[in-house]
Amino acid sequence: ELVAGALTDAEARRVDLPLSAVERLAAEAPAPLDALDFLRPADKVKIIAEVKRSSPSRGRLADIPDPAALAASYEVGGASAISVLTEERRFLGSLQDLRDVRDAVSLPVLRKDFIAEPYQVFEARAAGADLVLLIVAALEQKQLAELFALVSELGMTALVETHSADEVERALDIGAQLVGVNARDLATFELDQELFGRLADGIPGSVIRVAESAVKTAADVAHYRRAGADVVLVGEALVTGDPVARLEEFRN
Ligand code: IGP
Repeated sequence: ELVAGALTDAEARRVDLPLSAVERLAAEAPAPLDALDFLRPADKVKIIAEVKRSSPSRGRLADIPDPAALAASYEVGGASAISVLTEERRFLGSLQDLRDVRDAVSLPVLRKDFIAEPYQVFEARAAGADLVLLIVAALEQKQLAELFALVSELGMTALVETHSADEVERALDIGAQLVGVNARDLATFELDQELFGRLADGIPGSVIRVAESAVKTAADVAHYRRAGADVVLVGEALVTGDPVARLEEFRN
């Protein structure tokens, strides 16, 4: 299996509402925020702070009984956007977490999941998401382009996640303006903190570059920053420590 944790098609279709109903909810949801505005390169690194209870590679990280309170403290700490893992089985997240977070912050909110179907994009928008993660390695190019178009059509921003030079090219080909490089290989779970630096040169300056995973300390943030990161996406280090204090450290 290419991407550990990915839903099978059958699982993705095991849904509560018919597509037409989710489409209607998406259309009726309050307008999305322009995430690119919040993540635009600045003199200081920007942070996407993640609500993450557990992962297949790291196991249980934190209980997070109140995702809204955690997200509110991310906002206080100076995060520029909030990522919410909505995958239920291996990450113990949910769309309800995303809705709760949406109501608690005025920052853009990312639906972090294994998106493979338009249904999930409408579902994200209906829950109040402003951004949707699209993982290049998990999608055929045609499917990636179609999901990207739908995300844009609904007024949201796609964070297009890559893990190789070839995947960066595929992300740029569809017109991605927010490209992530995940240090973690989703097939083997191995971390490579140097990968971002190797791929960053292939991403034009007009595109916002996001370094994902493997930030434990302020030194790790500085390392990504020197390698060209405009934004870092941090999960584990924020859910296992004092989020406000850590965010302030990471932003300096
Ligand atoms: C956060 P970390 O090492 O700070 O907890 O990583 C984030 O990058 C990671 O959760 C992630 C992820 C993903 C999870 C990046 N891409 C795709 C699930 C699916």
